[in-house]
Amino acid sequence: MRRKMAAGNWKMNGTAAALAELGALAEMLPDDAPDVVICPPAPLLYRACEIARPHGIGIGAQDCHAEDKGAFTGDISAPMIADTGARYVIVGHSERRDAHEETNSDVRAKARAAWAAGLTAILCIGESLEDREAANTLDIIAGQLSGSLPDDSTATNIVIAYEPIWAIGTGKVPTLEQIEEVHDFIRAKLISRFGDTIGDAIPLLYGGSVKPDNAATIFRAKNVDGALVGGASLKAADFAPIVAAL
Ligand code: G2H
Repeated sequence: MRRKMAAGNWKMNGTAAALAELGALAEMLPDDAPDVVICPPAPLLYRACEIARPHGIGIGAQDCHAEDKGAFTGDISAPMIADTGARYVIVGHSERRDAHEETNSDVRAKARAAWAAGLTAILCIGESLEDREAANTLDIIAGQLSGSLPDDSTATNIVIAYEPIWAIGTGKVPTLEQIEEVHDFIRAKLISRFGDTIGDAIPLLYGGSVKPDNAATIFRAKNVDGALVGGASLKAADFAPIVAAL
């Protein structure tokens, strides 16, 4: 059985007051909840870890630098993230690939830096609308997997999130068939690269406009082991039903 996971990506939303949502979420989660992770903005990581730890909610950062330290003004390193008590970090989100021009090899280096600090990397991949309309989706996904997923990936150091860029924050959700096609393709690539045991055990999340009212449908797709959720992770009342649908 693969691990199931619901991860919330708060993006650049929330000040300390928003951490009340973590306590509220903890109260709404069932005892047998799957892995639940919240990735708040970096200034909230320490406090978020303190609040979340007793409830078994994992905390993650939204990015890390590939270097441990140095003259990189404004960046944060994986050891700094681990030092807060966080256990996860998102790498390669399309908003960073786009706005910060991160390449596949940048993302691969960040995943390796995350591992060196003992973090699990949540690695994002996904095609643009232009790619999809040109029927290039699977080629793009294959290129991102080979370019940004390190060779020594295991079932515990990596989680892959498929996030079609055209579905992020737009309310547009791919059909179940479209999600399954890509997730089946990713699974096959993982098995051919890492073998049956590891390839079959790496969790695959879907991300892009996941909401309480569409989560159960999305989770029916084969090879979908959970979700990376943006907007609907900001409020416990929205995120808890998504976790419950897993
Ligand atoms: C995709 C997702 C979270 P949203 O970016 O990573 O955001 O659920 O708001 O589309």
